[in-house]
Amino acid sequence: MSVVLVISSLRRSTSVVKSFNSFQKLRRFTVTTHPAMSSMTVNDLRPHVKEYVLEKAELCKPDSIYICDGSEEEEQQLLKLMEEEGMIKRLTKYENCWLAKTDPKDVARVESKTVICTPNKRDTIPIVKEDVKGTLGQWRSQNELQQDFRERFPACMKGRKMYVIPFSMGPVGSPLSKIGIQVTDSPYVVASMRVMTRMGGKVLDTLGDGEFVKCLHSVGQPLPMEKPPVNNWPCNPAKTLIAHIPDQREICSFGSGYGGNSLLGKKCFALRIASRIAKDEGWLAEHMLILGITNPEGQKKYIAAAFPSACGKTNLAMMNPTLPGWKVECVGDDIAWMKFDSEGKLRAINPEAGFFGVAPGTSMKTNPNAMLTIQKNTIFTNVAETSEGGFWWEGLEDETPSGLTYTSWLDHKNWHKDMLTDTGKKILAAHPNSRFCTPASQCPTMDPAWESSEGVPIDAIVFGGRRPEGVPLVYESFDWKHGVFVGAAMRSESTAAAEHVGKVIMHDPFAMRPFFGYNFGDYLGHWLSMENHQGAKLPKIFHVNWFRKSSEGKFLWPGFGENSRVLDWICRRVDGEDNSKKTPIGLVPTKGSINTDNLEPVDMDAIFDLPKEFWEKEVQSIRTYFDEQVNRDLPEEIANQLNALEERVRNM
Ligand code: SAT
Ligand code: MN
Repeated sequence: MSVVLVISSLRRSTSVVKSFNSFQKLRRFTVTTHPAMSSMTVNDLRPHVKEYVLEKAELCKPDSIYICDGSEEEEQQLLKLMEEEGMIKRLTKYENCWLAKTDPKDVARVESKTVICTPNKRDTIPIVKEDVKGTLGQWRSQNELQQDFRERFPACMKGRKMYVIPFSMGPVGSPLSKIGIQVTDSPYVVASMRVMTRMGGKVLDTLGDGEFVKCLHSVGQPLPMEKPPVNNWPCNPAKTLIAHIPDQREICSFGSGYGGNSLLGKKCFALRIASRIAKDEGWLAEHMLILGITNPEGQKKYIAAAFPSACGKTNLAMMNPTLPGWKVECVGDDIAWMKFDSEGKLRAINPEAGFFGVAPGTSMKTNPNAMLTIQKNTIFTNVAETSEGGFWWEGLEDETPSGLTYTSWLDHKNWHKDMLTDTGKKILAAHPNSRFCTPASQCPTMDPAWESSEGVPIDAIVFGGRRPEGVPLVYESFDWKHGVFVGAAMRSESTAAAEHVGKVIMHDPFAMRPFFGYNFGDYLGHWLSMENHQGAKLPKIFHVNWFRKSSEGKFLWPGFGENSRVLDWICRRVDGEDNSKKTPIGLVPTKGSINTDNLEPVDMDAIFDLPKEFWEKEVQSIRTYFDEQVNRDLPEEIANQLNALEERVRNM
């Protein structure tokens, strides 16, 4: 059977005709390659990969298929193509930096349209109390999902090119890494996946005939579109759906081009699908940063830490410690995969290769290392632009030369901070969820072992939250079981969705609430079971709160680089120093055991105060949460932990 293969450049279509033997199916698609770009064709793929790609092509009916090789040339061609199509714009102030502005209807991960499909509902989400809406994930039945797919994917890529992205989460070839194949009709997604993952032909060699996570993504706008896309950003918000089928290790995402909805290696694969794989295989896939910390004596430790959003996770991962002689290095800022090594120690890799960071608030003051990272080879989305061809967002006010003019993400020319909408609302320069997508290798403080294939040994796990009241700067769990309870009981202050409602303290267990790939009750069981691993040398577990406020509403702790003082205490605890005392909620530092040398005066008594009334309420809130959201799926051990805390608080 002979097949026509059209070799064309991205724009021109000079065709060379070539024939070879192939799958019947392949006949219906034009296979394009580009000079100076990948010369791979569908026929070069291993049979199981080829079968997946052709199955999806058959369904989505793209005009052509392109296999990405992950090369620099390919990236440049794609960026050039997007520039010509008006989807991105060069930020001329820097080297190889780009700005994408999305359809304002497609600006964030959409939790309400994110579902997990398993045979039984209880595989995905815990039993909830009667009349309560579950918040620990959304289940979809197989029948419903089939119907959803029928209404979305058939011919959804018509007129577009289908890109095939082979990618590795984690260093290529590491025993801790996993491989995915994403097909997508968005060149923006290809360019971003090249930053966020290890992508290209080498991954296919490593994959061989092995298993891969199947990732299908479409912006959901076959050509010709009924109406032209807004900002040249095709998307289909009315039909957006991000679906996971963990049993099949499969993700199908439709309608959004943004962040975690479309860069499927990130939250979809590395957290939801991977947490399920991890449960099956006996390891952990967590929403955690990983940092290396070295004391002045040269002793190094690694810490993994989980924080809900708006707690400064990326800032902590890249911090410059203020304590003299200390060094903090970054392994990852968002996701950690942790597996026991032969010595029973948990070893972690960062499955990602880039940072997809929130731009607003990032500055030389809050995170100089992030600022240094994003000076080249970075894709910005929904930030403002200066008249110098630079990026700009809220938080950079004190670091920008005067005399510049600004164009907001919504294209308001001559934007200024007092600009209001017709209805009197403040107009922001950058969208609050605007992002930079930048290679991790450019961060000046990357850890020398950040790409090590055996991972880094984890000495401590830290949970945290934004808690204006009652929760001390740091405490250590009594043991592993108590630590798992501390993770389960995590809460953090966040802005309520509705205007003028103010701040609320939300439950966000393990900072994983939107990312659990299976029943949270089973997840807790899995964490508890880590103790049963033969010869397990588990890390100590801590809880930190940089955000406690005084009765006057001022932060009690300076935060940022000064957080190294808390990490120092944690490191000394790991070394077995006798510097803690027992309280009803955990072990807190003994007086004077946190190094406060050269620190502006802080009220340590207030920072470590444990008001009985507050903790009584906290216990009640945790109880209500477990009762409503986890109910009979809560492991007995966690219920026991809560009862024990209640008892200790009663005797406070
Ligand atoms: O868009 S992402 O999912 O990558 C980031 C986030 O919203 O947490
Ligand atoms: Mn995250």
